[in-house]
Amino acid sequence: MKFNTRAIHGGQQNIDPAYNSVMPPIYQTTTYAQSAPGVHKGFEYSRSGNPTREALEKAIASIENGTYGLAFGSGLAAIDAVLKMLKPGDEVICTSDLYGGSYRLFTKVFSDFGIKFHFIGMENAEDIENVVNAQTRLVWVETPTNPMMNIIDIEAIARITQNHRLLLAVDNTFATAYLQRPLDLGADIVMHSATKYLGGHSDVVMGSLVVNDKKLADKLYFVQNASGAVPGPQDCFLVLRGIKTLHVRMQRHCENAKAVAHALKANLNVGQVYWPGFEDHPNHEIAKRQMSDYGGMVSFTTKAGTLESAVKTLKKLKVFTLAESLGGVESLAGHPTSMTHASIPKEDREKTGVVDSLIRLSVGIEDIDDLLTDLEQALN
Ligand code: P1T
Repeated sequence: MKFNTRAIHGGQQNIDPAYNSVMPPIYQTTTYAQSAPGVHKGFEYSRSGNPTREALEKAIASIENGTYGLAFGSGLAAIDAVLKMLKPGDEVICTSDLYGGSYRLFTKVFSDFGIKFHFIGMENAEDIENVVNAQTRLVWVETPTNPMMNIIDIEAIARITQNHRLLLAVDNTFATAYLQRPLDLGADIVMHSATKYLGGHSDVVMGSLVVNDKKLADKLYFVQNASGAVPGPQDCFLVLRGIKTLHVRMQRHCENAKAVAHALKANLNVGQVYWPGFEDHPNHEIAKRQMSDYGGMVSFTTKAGTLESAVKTLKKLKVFTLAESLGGVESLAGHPTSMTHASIPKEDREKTGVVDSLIRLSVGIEDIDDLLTDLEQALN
């Protein structure tokens, strides 16, 4: 099946043996009656498994071209599960530009458990060779990165991680499986904040992982059940519904973001515009190769380059809502240094370009004319 068909039907066979409902029922239950101890129909307790969650997990695996899907109570809970496979003394190499909450989880939680993190720019994949050592276990990649829209060559990184027998995990939140499929490019784990494009309507917080390897799936399932950060069945239903329109929404997100990126570039009150579709984006060629389009996210700095100019612009926006998060049908504008990336020390974030005049747009699927007019009036 092709992607658009899998978005709707992937993993959804025999979804309701009782009544053949087309959408899976929301199994709002914690537990399942057993006819004798240990004799049941595959579900015992909803932390360990729930039919609605299973329907979603199969759908997520299907769109990522993977075998095993796992859903979590948030994107960070999904990342947390991956890190819980590590032991004190293990080392992780991660992209220096990444979601502030991921950075906080790495540096403020797992560092205290004896796991060491190296943050490096991975635009040149070979650079990770300089930090790989006998303790390295995992390479954590975000691409496009949040919020600087850097592009990392997943295939090139995968060649290195395979050589050194390291796990490669890719946070695919910004691109989604519609634009890029990390498992096909050699990654071992693909992670999502399903809160974003998979849910697509800004009404659910959720995370997911997809893998191909059975042993890896078993380890992650063990953590999912043992730690218990699982989503509820209503939320699973909503994300499953979201995935069914992922391809049409992403198409429009990409179209609108392209128009926004070009309009910003032409605006005299704008400094830099970060969008991987520009031919002069440093990693445009990689983006062109590994993604089928450039996504719905655009970041830019104001020409004045000050905090005040960014705040002034953000306050004037009317169609774009000033808010954290991304990937919903509505357009959002964020201020990374005071919102999503506030937990990264100023000097560290400024090294990667996350400065006070940076604004991040999650371009929604409203009429493009209204989005362009709104940006223009806010900037001029
Ligand atoms: O918020 P949560 O579902 O826990 O997902 C965390 C997360 C992980 N990875 C990436 C790339 C993300 O962007 C996020 C969440 N990001 C935001 C809330 C934001 O506004 O950037």
